[in-house]
Amino acid sequence: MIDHINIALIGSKFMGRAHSNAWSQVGKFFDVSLRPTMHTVAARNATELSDFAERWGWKHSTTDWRGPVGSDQIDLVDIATPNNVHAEQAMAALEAGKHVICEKPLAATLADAEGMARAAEGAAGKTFVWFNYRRVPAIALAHRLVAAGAIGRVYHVRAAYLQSWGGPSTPLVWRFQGDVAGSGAHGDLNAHIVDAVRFITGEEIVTVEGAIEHTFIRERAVLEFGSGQEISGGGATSGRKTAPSTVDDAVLFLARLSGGGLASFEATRLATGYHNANRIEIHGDRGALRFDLERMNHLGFYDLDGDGGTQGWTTIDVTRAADHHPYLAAWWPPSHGLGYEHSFTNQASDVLAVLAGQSPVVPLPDFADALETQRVLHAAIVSARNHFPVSLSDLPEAKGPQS
Ligand code: SOE
Repeated sequence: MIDHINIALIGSKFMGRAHSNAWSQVGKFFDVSLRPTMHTVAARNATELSDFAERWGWKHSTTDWRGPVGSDQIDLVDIATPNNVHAEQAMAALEAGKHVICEKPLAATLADAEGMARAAEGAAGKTFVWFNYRRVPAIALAHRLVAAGAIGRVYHVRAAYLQSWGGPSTPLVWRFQGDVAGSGAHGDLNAHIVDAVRFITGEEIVTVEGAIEHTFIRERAVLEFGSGQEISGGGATSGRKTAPSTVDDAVLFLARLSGGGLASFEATRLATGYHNANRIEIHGDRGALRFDLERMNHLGFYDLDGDGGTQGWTTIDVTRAADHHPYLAAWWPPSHGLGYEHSFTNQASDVLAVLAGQSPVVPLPDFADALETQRVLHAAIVSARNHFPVSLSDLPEAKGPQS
């Protein structure tokens, strides 16, 4: 008898859609032991809410997220809201005994992330974070290859998440408001590649050696009041045509890994020509790997143990062999391709597996794991603002972001 789990989603924008799609698809493609019931969606915009609920198959909808979070009808709370409310919503859900899955980054600030991780310790509910790129088959395979020693000791990691939607014509949406987002491209995109590098290499970042934080576009157009994206201090700026962007457009930093290797990280929303190029290259003493989200079904592999005469970069189609390539068995025949949305459905499948007492295909990040990524993000900003190296083991107080 398949049991079911009642889910409440908070948030109905981009991630609300991505998560809704995942919960609606997962039971169709995966043999789940717990069937997800899309019970309630909570969002601020009452006029859009009923259409969203009907379109995506949520049974109930409300503008008050505290209702479903406190309801004994709900088992799992899915948080797809702006970064500054992750902590309040997640901690309320944990307090109410719910399982919680939260969008990345874990929080807008390190202090909030630390509070979430503390609340998760000993809580009845399990916690998860939507670092969905771990479940892109190519990244999951890279994780397995490194764990199996396929590239040996890691010398270098080069990670860049290059987008270009943040140009001067982009208005002051919440992602450019520091009191809401916490940071700009840094918390949005470096969060992904820091998590991915930790996941693939199995190593931690132990020191940020140096960092640059930069805002190229300092003023952005203010959205009209009521759009849901107006400036959080709306009244203070009502009537103005532009207002300051209070986050970075780009953060770059250099780091040392726990295995002794060196790493570079770059996140920007102004990489003209690239739209969602999450790129990772890893060089070891037995081989190398390279990945680009804009070619997400392929993984580059260089095998130094191969025959000297035929050595070279191999491009693995990671949607070809269901018995070797993670998640493929649930989807389509060889080389039919998977996309961005499938990574979320793959994650929904692993979350349901864990809640049913089974194992995920590859490790799932919980709040404690995601806190390590948040600590690296914080260390990079402290390093950038103080122009000195920061060891994760002794994060200096103050002079960092208001966390
Ligand atoms: C915008 O940068 C964004 O939507 C991120 O917030 C997502 O996490 C990423 O997957 C795609 O780009």
